[in-house]
Amino acid sequence: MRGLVYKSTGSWYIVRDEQGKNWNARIKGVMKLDAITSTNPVAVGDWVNLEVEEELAGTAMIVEIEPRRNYLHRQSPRHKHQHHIVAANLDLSMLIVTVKNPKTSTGFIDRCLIASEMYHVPSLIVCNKADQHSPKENATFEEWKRVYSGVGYPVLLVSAETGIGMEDLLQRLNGKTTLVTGHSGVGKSSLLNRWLPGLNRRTQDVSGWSGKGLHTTTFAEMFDLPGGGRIIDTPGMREFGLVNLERAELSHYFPEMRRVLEHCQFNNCLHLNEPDCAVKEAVREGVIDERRYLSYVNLLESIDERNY
Ligand SMILES: Nc1nc2c(ncn2[C@@H]2O[C@H](COP(=O)(O)OP(=O)(O)O)[C@@H](O)[C@H]2O)c(=O)[nH]1
Ligand SMILES: [Mg+2]
Ligand SMILES: [Zn+2]
Repeated sequence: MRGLVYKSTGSWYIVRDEQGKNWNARIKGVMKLDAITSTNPVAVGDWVNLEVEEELAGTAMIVEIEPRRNYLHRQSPRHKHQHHIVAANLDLSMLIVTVKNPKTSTGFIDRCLIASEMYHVPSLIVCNKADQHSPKENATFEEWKRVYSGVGYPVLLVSAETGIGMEDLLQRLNGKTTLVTGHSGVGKSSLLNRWLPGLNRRTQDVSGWSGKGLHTTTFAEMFDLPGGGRIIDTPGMREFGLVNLERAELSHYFPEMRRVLEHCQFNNCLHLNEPDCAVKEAVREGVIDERRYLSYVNLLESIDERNY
């Protein structure tokens, strides 16, 4: 029997079969796992094969995982060399950002976008709390929109509180499996609560704490959107580490650099001080945003530090 994994709690999974029945499932002891070392072989979004254990109790065994189209993973917090698969078979990564309360840094936005590029998952940037925008915040939003839509990422402005921009956003999620990411406090739970009445995800007041966030649970969970499509919530997850990222690869995950780098004189060009660098030329000409380029340089340096 085929089923889709909706929730993982570490050792138990909630799997929905094609008739819409939920099963409490465990992994059969000797199942062959992925080539990578993972602390959780089955992830939310995985299609699996189930063998019923007890029909009435609704328990089953996961006996097989279907090949994944893609998956996001991150380093296990406890074991550096183990990876934790966060979610599988994604169509879209929705990055929720805010101009203030809390302010999302563009460095953070860039790192999230790179992570999605690495996994070949398209990104959508959603700026929440539009109801709190004065002209100053609006100007920042317009700047983000100019830069990121210039790169090719759709950028939307919404308010989970008032519903501004909701129709357009929901239309883009229709029929897709979307992962929700973003800092604590940006309104992920508020958006889910708006879309899924009765869900009652705990929301947190950002005023009382520094905007860094308290975390209740770290297990991903998937929900069906009323209008079609599925959404995956990853509570407590701030950011996906850029696992196994090589210096020479980094510019390939900046779409605007990817488009020009074949014209660099050296094919191992890091776009720093090399002669005849097409990326630097594009920055000079204003084709590549300078701030994005600086973000690239910063990231390149951080990869350096990690390796030595
Ligand atoms: N003004 C305003 N506040 C919002 C909006 N969305 C969320 N909030 C508030 O921001 C705080 C954090 O929201 P929450 O959904 O818990 O953020 P999460 O950590 O990303 O899940 C809560 O106090 C929400 O009420 C919005 O669109 N406008
Ligand atoms: Mg939340
Ligand atoms: Zn170059």
